Formats: sequence, structure tokens, C-alpha cells
Amino acid sequence: MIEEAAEIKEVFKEGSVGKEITVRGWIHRIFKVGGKTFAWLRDSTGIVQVLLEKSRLTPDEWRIVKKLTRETSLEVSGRIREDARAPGGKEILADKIVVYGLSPPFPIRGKEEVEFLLNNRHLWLRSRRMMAIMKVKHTILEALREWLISNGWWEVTPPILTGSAVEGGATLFEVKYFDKKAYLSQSAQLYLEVLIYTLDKVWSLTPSFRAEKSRTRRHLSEYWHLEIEGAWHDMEDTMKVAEEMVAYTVKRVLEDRYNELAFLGRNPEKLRPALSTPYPRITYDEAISTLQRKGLKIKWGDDLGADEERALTEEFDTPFFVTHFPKAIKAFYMKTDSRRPEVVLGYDLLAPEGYGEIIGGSQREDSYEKLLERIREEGLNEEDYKWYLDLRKYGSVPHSGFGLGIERLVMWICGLDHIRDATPFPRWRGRIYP
Ligand code: NSS
Repeated sequence: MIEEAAEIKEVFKEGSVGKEITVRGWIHRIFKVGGKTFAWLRDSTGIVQVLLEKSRLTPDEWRIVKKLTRETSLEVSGRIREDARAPGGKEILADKIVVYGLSPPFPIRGKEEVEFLLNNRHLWLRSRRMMAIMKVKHTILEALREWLISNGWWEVTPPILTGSAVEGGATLFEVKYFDKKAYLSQSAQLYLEVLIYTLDKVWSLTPSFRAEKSRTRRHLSEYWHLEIEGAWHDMEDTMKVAEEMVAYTVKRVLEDRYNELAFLGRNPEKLRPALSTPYPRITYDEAISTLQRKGLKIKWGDDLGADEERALTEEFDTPFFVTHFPKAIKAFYMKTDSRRPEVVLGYDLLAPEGYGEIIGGSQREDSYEKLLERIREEGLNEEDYKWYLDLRKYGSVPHSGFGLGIERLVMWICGLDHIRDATPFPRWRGRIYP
């Protein structure tokens, strides 16, 4: 077993000055002045300055100190003392060091182009920027789970290998499955719809795959998808779930990750309006009039693209819903509005400041005949959806659900201008390294 060491954050606790401590991590920065070497040591909890002096170390240790480089991993023991110039105002005066892995010159120095950093992603992930984003993402996932579990939603585990499309054939990834064809899941929705007959209110967090042809700032080909499905829930019921869950998540991030947001250059205060619910709701019809008023070329029946969404977000400083889209631009499973059969009981939740859609949801068609009709209209293979239709045959219930793109949420909360940094190993339009 490897002996225990303290976390670097311990150095900065009150009353730590004068105490002996052993910490370990990687050298984040190093500079040598005269007979002294200053190494900033990094672990996941912080960065501490370590002062290495010849007089306090053995000749063997000092020989190693002279070879120390950035990203070398090491363990240091010494006394904590105050130093106004050190990060956090304290440093460790080293009495002992053990080097684990000496690093040759680190390829990333600080002024590299995006492409270079992507090609060295496995090393760039050690940066404080990526660390901050990953910590925010952790807190987002923690808060979402917390909210769902404390509100009585059951976590379930749908498959990734699937036999049919949920969100249309255009973005399906096909895989060879023994002597058959299968697909990578675009959404767990159809499986969650099965499971509400057992558990009423279910949710899952899974990877979803979309073979998006275009390269945009907000599309990945693999992303983390949080989905919920509730029996006895109409559209409005799940909109409430969406806004409460998002508001709680923002609250938790502001409580726990304020410093990370600030480090990322995100103004945390811009998120504060999102703490108040309900979020505004506008219909698709209203969205179209607003866009036309703003001079965009769009007519009733067109889908809202990134530009249209961005223009709408200028109207709000919180997330907001757009509801009742035309049936023709939405998925086959959405229930139509009985008062207006040309629109569906579907909604998107858009994040402000230009971010746009983070959630897509709807009430589901619960009539066997109507669903069958929609499947035929869309030219889908009836045989593939036989089991899905059965759900409307054996004790159908009104039900609704939604899917939230985790990286979209991370992007907005962190204020990122590209979705790729919302995930450590981004995949988009053919890119699969490392
Ligand atoms: O296509 S969605 O709008 N809706 C569904 O997949 C439903 N079947 C979910 C459900 O009701 N259970 O995708 C849901 C969300 C969408 O709002 C985005 O936030 C995210 O998934 N999404 C993506 N994120 C990143 N990259 C891509 N390509 C992407 N596509 C959707």
C-alpha cells in the first residue's frame, strides 16, 4: 500500500502554520533563484509553493532537485510557513522529497493553438482550466442526481445498443452486431417509457450518440444525456420538473463552485436570475412573431436553428421554454394538441446569453391508433416499434418526459464558447482522439 499523504488544501486551513505536512502531486510551475528552487505543486485540491533549499536536503536529493521539471510527480514533506508572495500566502519548506516520475520538457507551455491542445488532449486535461470545468461538471451531476432522488425519481439503466431510432434516421450510428445491424442509442426515451409501468417516475444518465453531419459549437457525436419519464405527468408537469431541477443545479454550483466559475472568466452573477422559477414560457407562434419583429427571415413551420435561438435568448435573462411546435418538425412520439392538431405538446428549454436549447421534452402520444398512424406517416418500420406500441395496448397512461444534454448545461453554466471543453474526450464529426 502507498502511504497516505495530506491533500494540498490542508496547507491553507486555519492554524496550519508551523505544522509538518506531507503532500504530493505534480509540478505546475518551477523557478530557480540562486540556491533556491520554488516548485508549485498541484493536486486536485489546490496549488502550494514548495521551497527547496540545498542546506535542508541530502546531496542526493539536491541532485534531483536540480533536474526537476514541470509535470514531474513528487512527494514533499516539510513545515508550513507564511509567505506573502506564495499563492494562498503559505508555503512548505521542504525537508524531504521523493520523486515518482521525472518529466521531460512538457509539450504544453501556455500559448498553444486550439488544434495543438486537442491533439494533446491527454496532457491538456491537467490544465487548471479543464480542472475547473470538470469540477463544475461534477457538481452539476451531483446536484441533478440529488434533486431527482430526493423528489422520488428512480434511477434505471437502459441499454446503449439499440434496435431502432428515437430521434430519426439521419443521425443514427450503425454498428455491426453479430450478423445483424444495431444502432448506438440516441436517447433512452423509449426504454424509459417501458419502465414507467414498473416504477412510475424514472430517470437515467447515459451516453447518447448523434451522427451530426455539421460541425457546430454545440453538437457532439457522443454526449451525456439525462432523461426522465413520468407516468401520470402531462407536459406542464415535466416542465416544472425541468425548471426546478435546473434552478437547484445552478444554486448548488453557485454555492460550491463560485471560484471555479470566476477562474473560467464566467461572471457567476449572470446565473443568479436562473434561481427563480417558474421560467418564462412562450409558444412557438410567439417565438416566430418575435423573430420576425427582430428582422429574421423565418416563417411558421420552420425549425428554430442556432441563430433563431440566439435571437430569442436576447429577450430573457433566465432559461425559458418554447412550447407547442409544429408537428411536422418534431418526433413521431409527441402527442398532438387536441385543440390544435397541427402542433404538439412538446417544448424546449433554452438557456440565456445565446446558449439556446439545453432540454427537449414532450407529452407522449398515448393512443395506440394515433401512434400507429404517426409511425406510418413517418415511414418507420412498424415491426421495429411493435413493443413500443404494446405500451399503448396494455394499460396506457398519460405520460411525459424530457432529455437534458449535460454538456449543453455545462457549456452555459461555465460560459464556454464551444461544447468540446464541456467533456474531457470530445467526439465530433469524425474526431476520435484520444
Ligand atoms: O433530441 S432531443 O431534443 N430529445 C430527445 O432525444 C428526447 N428523446 C429526449 C427525451 O424526451 N427523453 O435531445 C435532448 C437534448 C437536447 O435538448 C440537447 O440538450 C441534447 O440532448 N443534445 C445534444 N447535446 C450535444 N450534442 C448533440 N449532438 C446533441 N443532440 C441533442
